[in-house]
Amino acid sequence: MYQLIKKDGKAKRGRFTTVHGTIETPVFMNVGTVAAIKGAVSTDDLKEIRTQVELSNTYHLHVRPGDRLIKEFGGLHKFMNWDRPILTDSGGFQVFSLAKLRKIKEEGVSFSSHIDGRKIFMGPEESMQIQSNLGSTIAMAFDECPPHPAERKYMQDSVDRTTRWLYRCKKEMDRLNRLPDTVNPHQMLFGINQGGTYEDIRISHAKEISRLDLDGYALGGLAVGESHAEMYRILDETVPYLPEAKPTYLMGVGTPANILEAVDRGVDFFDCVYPTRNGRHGHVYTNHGKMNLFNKKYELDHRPIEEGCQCPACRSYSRAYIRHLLKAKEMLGMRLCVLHNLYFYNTMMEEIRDAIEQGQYREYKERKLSGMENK
Ligand code: PRF
Ligand code: ZN
Repeated sequence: MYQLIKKDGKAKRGRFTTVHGTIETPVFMNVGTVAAIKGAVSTDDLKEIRTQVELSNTYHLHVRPGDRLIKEFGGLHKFMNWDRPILTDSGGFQVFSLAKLRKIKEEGVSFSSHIDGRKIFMGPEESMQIQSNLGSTIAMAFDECPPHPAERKYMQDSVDRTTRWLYRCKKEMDRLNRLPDTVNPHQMLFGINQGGTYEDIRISHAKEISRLDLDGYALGGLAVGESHAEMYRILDETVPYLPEAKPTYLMGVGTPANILEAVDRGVDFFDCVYPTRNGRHGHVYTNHGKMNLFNKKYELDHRPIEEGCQCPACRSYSRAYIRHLLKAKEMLGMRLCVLHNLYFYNTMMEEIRDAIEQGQYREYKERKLSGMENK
């Protein structure tokens, strides 16, 4: 259940209530694709850096260790020792970006696993069944994320199929939630808007899926190669056609600047591999922009990554030491950078929520953006 607490321009400050606790929005979900935040980050760490929602992937967990095993264990929450909300992506995107030899049909997609080459079929019912076995808080609808650019005809046909798949997802989820041995009988479903950069296709699809009373609505098919300006234009044009009284989720986005701009256009939920992936490569976020800790100029730098940062890395370690760990390929180096980056994102979301509450979002956004050299 979503409660809109305050609006500032188009920016929304909301509260999303789930069986696994409350999510204050706007929120950044911390990505743990295979039920692990890469960089040796534990769920105790996640609590310390004030993570609200963890995100995992249907496709990866289906391939390994298998969703039936996780169900048998008692569900994903118990398996990974995380009692707060979990959102699972449907597999749609991962199948298209990772798996080999895809064949898309009305029923679903056939492909070979990227782990062992095994042939797998996944359609709306299979995706819902897997997510039900995982028992995530929020399940995503099974969609096709079309490539960019795509011909108009391909896009329209793809979006029409994604709509038919959404109806099948909803029906299957309603059925699964009523079964006696379901892991999470209150599992929620978010639909996914597609249409690439064709605003008329985006809008008619948004109107159509809004008629289904889903728990939330995502924008998919963005950040797939189009320019930032095009992504912001699509948000400007499409978000007004999604229900304001439901959370909006921009999938796979993005940089701090992308998030600041998307919040300004009414987006509530985000996820992205940047803070974890960049952290593992020694790239860390600060209020002055991104820093590469491999740079020689940090060799004898006594300062923390960011002065005043209260994260586990900055509270105790210098840039010089973390640089040394990274160069020596010590796991602790990556871990500290990932913790700092996730803390930076989570803290920025807190600032965003405060700014909206105080009706000062625009001022906050401009100030934050102007401080960062490389966003
Ligand atoms: N669909 C799904 N997951 C996604 C995307 C999508 O379009 C994207 C696109 N940025 C990221 N993750 N199901
Ligand atoms: Zn820090």
